[in-house]
Amino acid sequence: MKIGIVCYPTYGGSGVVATELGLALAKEGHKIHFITYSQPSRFDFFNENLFYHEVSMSSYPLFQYPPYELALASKMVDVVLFEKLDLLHVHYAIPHASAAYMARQILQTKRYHIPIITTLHGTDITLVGKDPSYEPVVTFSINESDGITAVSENLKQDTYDHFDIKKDIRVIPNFIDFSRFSKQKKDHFKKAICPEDEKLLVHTSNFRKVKRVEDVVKVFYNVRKKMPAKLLLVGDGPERIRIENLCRELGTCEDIRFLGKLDAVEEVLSVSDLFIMPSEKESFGLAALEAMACEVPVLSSNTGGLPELNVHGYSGYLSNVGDVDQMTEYALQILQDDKLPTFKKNALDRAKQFELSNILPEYENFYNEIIDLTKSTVVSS
Ligand code: GMT
Repeated sequence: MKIGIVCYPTYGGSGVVATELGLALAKEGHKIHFITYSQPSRFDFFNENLFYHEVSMSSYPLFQYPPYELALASKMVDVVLFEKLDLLHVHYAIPHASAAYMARQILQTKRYHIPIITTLHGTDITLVGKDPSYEPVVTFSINESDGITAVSENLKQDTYDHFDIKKDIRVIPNFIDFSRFSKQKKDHFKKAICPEDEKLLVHTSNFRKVKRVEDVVKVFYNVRKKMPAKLLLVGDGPERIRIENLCRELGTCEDIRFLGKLDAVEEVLSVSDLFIMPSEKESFGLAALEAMACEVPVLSSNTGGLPELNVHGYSGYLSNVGDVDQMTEYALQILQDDKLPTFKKNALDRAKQFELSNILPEYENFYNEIIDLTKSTVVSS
């Protein structure tokens, strides 16, 4: 197949899923055309089936807000026609689904019929999309997509609850590539961070409010009163300063390291004992899956799609959002020397359910279904 992939090429989860999916499809022999405003971060090697088309924006003094959606739709039209694409797969509804709708309408005037699949990732539905300033466009463009996928059952239900969606939504969860995410031997690294063999807790995120990083620090503060421990915070974002101040207030700075935006996050995960994801909302929790693949048990909130990933009492524990005392109790249970190896093994077992080779065919089958369905609709109309 010749597939156009549209996504945010940044560090966010939706961009990571879109890029990893494109790379895996290219390895399967499909021709993959990324249409984005900059090169996706993990797309840094040559593959004969991978192509990158940059959305270029011309500036004009009249535009206080440059119309990215129009430039993106125009680029989609150009690439679809020139490369003769079979399908456009857009990740994150805003503004990609409405730009794709516009591109499809333009292409129809040129007698070119291109099916569109929209994948809903989370905040496009749970936070941004339902804001009245976007809702009518989001509802319309989801309904106009030929195929819709969501990354968890919970996100599917949220979409039906918050928007008037008339179509079926297929659930295809996030996936993990074990060739990158698996436990590596990094004893020297562990020794440098935990010289006294302290337990190592870790959190990775984009430090937005929705991630509740303050709960990570509070849980760590409580755990450290009971056992020697260190905390690594990976990533960066708007909450970083507030979290640093909290560490100072609690007097925990000595035992907490802020590592910033690390590329090789799997190296840090490889030496960690517990991953904490206390999010307010989380449609799937890709970062937790990456941790589990590296044999790190997960202490998470029970919001959104997290219960579909983290199995309570098996791969980790789930708590109500903000229940720091309960989270602390669970963290201490997992970190017991006689229990930790079993939790680590279970985390890996659970991650295997989401192995790339299990999930990739789900996307390929869905692509074929939607292409066939669109062909039959075009023929009969
Ligand atoms: O909020 C983020 O972490 C980024 C966001 C995105 O859309 O880029 O991630 C969402 O998509 C990921 C990939 O499908 C999911 O694993 C995350 O759970 C989801 N984030 C939220 O729902 C908050």
